[in-house]
Amino acid sequence: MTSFFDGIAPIRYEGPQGDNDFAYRHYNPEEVILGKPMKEHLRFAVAYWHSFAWEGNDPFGGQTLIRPWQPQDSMERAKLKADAAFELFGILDAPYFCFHDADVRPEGDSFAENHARLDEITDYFGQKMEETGTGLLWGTANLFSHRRFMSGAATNPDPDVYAYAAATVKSCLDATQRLGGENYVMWGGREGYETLLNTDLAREREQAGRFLCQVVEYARKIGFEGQLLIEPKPQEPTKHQYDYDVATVYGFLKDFGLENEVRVNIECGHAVLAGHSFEHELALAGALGILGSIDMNRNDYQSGWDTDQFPNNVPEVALAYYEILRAGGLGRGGTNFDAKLRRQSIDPADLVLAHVGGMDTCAAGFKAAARMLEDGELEEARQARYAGWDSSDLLGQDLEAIAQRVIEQDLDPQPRSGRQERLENLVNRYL
Ligand code: XLS
Ligand code: NI
Ligand code: NI
Repeated sequence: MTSFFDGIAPIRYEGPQGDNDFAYRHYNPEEVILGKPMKEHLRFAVAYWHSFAWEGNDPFGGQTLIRPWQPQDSMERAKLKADAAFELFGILDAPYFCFHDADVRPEGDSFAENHARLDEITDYFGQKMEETGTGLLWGTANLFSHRRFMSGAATNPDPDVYAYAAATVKSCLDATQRLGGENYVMWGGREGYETLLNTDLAREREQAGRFLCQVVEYARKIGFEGQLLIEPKPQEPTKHQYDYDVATVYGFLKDFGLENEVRVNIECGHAVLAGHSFEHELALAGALGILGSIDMNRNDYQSGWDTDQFPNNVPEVALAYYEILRAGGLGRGGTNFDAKLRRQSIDPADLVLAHVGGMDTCAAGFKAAARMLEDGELEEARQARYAGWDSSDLLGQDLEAIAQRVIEQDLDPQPRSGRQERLENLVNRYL
């Protein structure tokens, strides 16, 4: 048992007053909102990769974070890392975590060795999860860091890489199921291209579709009950990624007949990178019936990079949860902090406080969203805007009939205000 977070006591809710940094001001897990405890709405998860595998490097510099489980090259240290991770989950009272295979076990010399190591750490996780009651929100495969995946995984020009990727996903899906994971996520970090000059786009798209069908088939075969999720992202690391945004993913799912099998895990920073807002992506997924889960973070708006920072903007988060609530909530999904420390934040306490702040920001935003929804004024205004359609049968008619009616009734529609500023003021009342 490690004591990496030595001396940091479990974080408790102490209310919005007070000056204890190590307390929740807004996240009160048991508080009932819209009929159930806040913790069941938000379903927070800690991301293993950012918090325990990343060493602080950026494109201009190397490691800044010094941890007792480094170098990350032995199973002994992988277990030390797991001890620290579960210590953090306990301090935060975080109900879930998420991981890639490569976060939790050192890279071996062969596929078989990777597999055996994943098995070993899965057992270790299983014991710890039983002891602590922590759950697995989702598992996933890292099909982007190792050089074998530099030209893609499912979309690789080399069928052997496709095979390696398929075997890796199988092993990660097995591990996820063994740990009772509620979801399995697929993020295609290298499923795209650097240049069209060497890329057969049609072929790669077909490969990605077949790969996904094989994954769905296998998940059903082993009786995996969790949701299968695609995480859209437009680019970075590749110049262009096929899972660009929610609309693109939906078209892809329709094409391969998977729109009822696979949903989306929407990440705030990815939405922004695609030229959307987080709430746009959430609203669209809600409208299409494919909202699965969220990766919560924020980008730096000045640099324009996908900086994976912890969220700290309550008004933005409120609009996101408003769309989530309108879509019926997160269901089996949750709020995964796909967020990392800044590389100067080298103390163990920074890792705790980053999550405390992120969870509090989400809780405050969520509460505001719930008040907006309960109050109903926003929804009334939205419905009133479309009231004319309640008694209209236009959509069932043909163009000729419609044109005839316009002439007969001498229609001269008058514009009405969209009342945007009024609605923006209304939203501010809840924040
Ligand atoms: C990277 C992605 C990644 C996925 C999991 O940008 O967000 O972290 O969430 O592979
Ligand atoms: Ni991301
Ligand atoms: Ni993500």
